[in-house]
Amino acid sequence: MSNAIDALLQENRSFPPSEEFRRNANASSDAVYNIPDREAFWASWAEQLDWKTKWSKVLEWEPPYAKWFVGGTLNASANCLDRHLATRGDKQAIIWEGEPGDVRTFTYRELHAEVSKFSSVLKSLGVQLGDRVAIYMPLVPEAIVAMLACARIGAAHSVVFGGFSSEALRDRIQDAEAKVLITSTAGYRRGNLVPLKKLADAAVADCPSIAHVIVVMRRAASDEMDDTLTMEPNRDCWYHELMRTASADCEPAWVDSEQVLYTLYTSGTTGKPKGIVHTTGGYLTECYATCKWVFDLKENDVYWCTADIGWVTGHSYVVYGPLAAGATVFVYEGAPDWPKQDRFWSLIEKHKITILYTAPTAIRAFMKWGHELPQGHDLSSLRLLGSVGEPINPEAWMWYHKWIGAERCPIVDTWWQTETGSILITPLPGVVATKPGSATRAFPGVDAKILDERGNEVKVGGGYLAITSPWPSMLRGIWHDPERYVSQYWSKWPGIYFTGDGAKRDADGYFWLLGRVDDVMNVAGHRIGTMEVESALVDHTSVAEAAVVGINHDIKGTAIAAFVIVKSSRLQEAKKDPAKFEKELKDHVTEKIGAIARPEKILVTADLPKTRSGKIMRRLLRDIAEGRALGDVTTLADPTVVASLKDKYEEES
Ligand code: 6R9
Repeated sequence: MSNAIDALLQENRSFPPSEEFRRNANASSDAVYNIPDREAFWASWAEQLDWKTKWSKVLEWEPPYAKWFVGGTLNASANCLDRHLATRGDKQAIIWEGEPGDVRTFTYRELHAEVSKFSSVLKSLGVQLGDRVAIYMPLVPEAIVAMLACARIGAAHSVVFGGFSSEALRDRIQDAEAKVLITSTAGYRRGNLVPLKKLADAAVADCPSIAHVIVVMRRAASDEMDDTLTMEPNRDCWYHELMRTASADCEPAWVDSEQVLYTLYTSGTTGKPKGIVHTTGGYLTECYATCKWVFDLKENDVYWCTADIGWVTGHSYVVYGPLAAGATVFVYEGAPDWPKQDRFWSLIEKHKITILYTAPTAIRAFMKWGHELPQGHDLSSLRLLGSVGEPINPEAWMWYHKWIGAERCPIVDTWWQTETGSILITPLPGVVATKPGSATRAFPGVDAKILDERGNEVKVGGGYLAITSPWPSMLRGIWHDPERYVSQYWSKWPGIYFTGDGAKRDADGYFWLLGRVDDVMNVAGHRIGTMEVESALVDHTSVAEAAVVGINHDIKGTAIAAFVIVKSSRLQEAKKDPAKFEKELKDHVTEKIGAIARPEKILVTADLPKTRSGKIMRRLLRDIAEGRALGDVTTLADPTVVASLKDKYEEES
C-alpha cells in the first residue's frame, strides 16, 4: 500500500536547551515523559487547581465521549482570580495597550472586582447557569472580563471574532441561541474604527433569542455619541452604567466539571464552521499544565500571546491558562504594522515582555519586512518564544531564532487545534532539543501517533496524525450536531481521534506537521504534503512566504503550482528577470527535496488568501489555479486578495 503521505525534507539542525535554561525550567528532565499512569498524571495537575468538591473518578471514557474529573465541582473564574488574591492580589494580571497607545492595567484584585461586578450585571439581566452569551468585541480588557464573568455564573460564552461580518455573527448567535450579546461601540484596526455596535445591530435584528445587548464604550463618551449610534430602548444597555451600581460581591457558581465553559466556531479553512464545545474541569487542567511546562511560566514573567480572543489560542493562552497560573498577561489590541512595522518590537521593549507566543503568518510577515526592524529595538527581556497556527517553515524558525530570540531563547512550536483545547505536541523548552520546523514530541500524558489509512502505526515516516487516548481538554462535541462530531473526528478508525493533519515522524521520534490532509497533492503517485514544498521555497534567500497547491496536469495527473511572496529587499532583483527567477526557485526545490516536488508553475504575489486567524486558504488557490469560480470566501480576511490574484494568474497563464 502506498504511503498516506510521503516524507521528503531532511532537516539536521538541532538546538538543545542551554544548561542555564534547563536548570531553571519548570520541567527540566526527560523523566517528565515517563508516565506510568496517565490518569494519575492528569489528576496530579487537576489537584493544583481549586475544587469545591473533589472528583470521584478521573475519567469516564465511552468512545467517543469522555468525562474528566467526574463528580468534581469548581469554577473557572475562581481559579483564574479568587485563588490568587491571597498571594498575588497586587500583582498585575493584565497589562493592556490599545492600538492608539492607551495603556490600562489590572491587578488580580482589580480584575476580580471587575469580573465580580459584571457577573452581577449578567445575573440581573436574567442570565442563568447553562445560558449562552455571545461576545463580539475588540481585544479590550472588557472582553476578558466578559468571558470570565460568564464562567463565574456558569453561562457558556461564545466569542465571535470582532473582524467577522454581521452575517457571521448572526449565524453564530442563532446556532448558539444566545440570550445576551456583549459588544463595543468600535474597535481599532490599522488606525480605523470598526463599527462593531452597528454590525451587531444588523445581526441582532434576526436573532430573536437576544434579550439584551451590552455595549462597552471604546473611547471617551464625547467621541462616541454621534447620531449614527443608536441604543434600542429596553434591549441595549451601556456597560459603564450597569457597572456603576453592580455589586462586587458575586459568589462563583460551583459547576460540575463537565459544565460547558464555552462554544467556539472553528476558523474553517475548508468548510462550514462548527461550534466546538469545551467543558470546565479537564479544559482548565490542561490549559494550566501546558502553561506551566510549555511556557515555563514564572512569577516575574510578562507573557504575551498575540492571538485575539476570537480564536481558541486567545481562550486557552490569553485567558484561562495564564490566569489560572497567576501570570502577568500582556494584551495588545491592534495590528502589528500600526503605526509602523516595528510595533511588536517596540511593545516588547516598552513592556519588557519575557515570553512571546505568536503565529508563523506573523513571523513570515516580519521576515518580509526585514530584520532591521527588530534590530532597532532592545529585545533582551525575551527568554522564550512560541509559535502556533500553521507549520513553521525551517527558515522562518531560523529567522525567529536569530533575529528575535538572539540565538538564546528556546522556541516552542506548539501543535494543537480548537478541538484539542490545549497544546498536544510541543517541545518542553528545558528538556527537548528543538529542530527547526518540528513540533517535536507529544506533551507528557498525550498519546499522539502517526497512523496509515488502516490505522497501523507508522513509527518512522509519513501518515495521518491521530490521538489514540482521550485527553482532559478534548472537545466534548459539536454544538447541536452530534452526528458531525462522530463522522468528522471518530470515523476513520474506531475510538481514535483523527486530526485531519498529515505528519511524519523521524528516527528520533519527532513529529513534523505536513499540512492538512485535504491539501495533500498526489503527484505521479507520490503523496506530497504542502509543508515541505513550501519550506523548500522559503529556504531560498529571496522568499518570505509560499503556498503550494496541486493542479491538473496532462501527464502527471497533478502538478504543483506555487504562489510566493518575495522579501521586500529582494523584490527588484526578482522582477528584473522573472523567467530566471522562476527557474532558480524551481531548481532550489529540486535540489532541496527532489525532482518529484519541482513546481510546474510559480506565481510571485504580494499577498496570499488567508483566514482571519492567518492560515493560508489553499482551497481558494486551487480554485484560482484551476480557473474555477471561487468557493466559500466568508472566512477570508481580505477578499480583494483573491480577486487580484485570480486576475494576475489568468494574465500569466
Ligand atoms: C491552535 C489553532 C488547527 C490547525 C491544525 C493544524 C494547524 C496549528 C500548528 C499547526 C503545524 C503547528 N496548526 N498549530 N500546524 N504546526 N504548530 O491553530 O487552532 O485554528 O483550530 O487550527 O492549525 O493544521 O489542525 P485552529
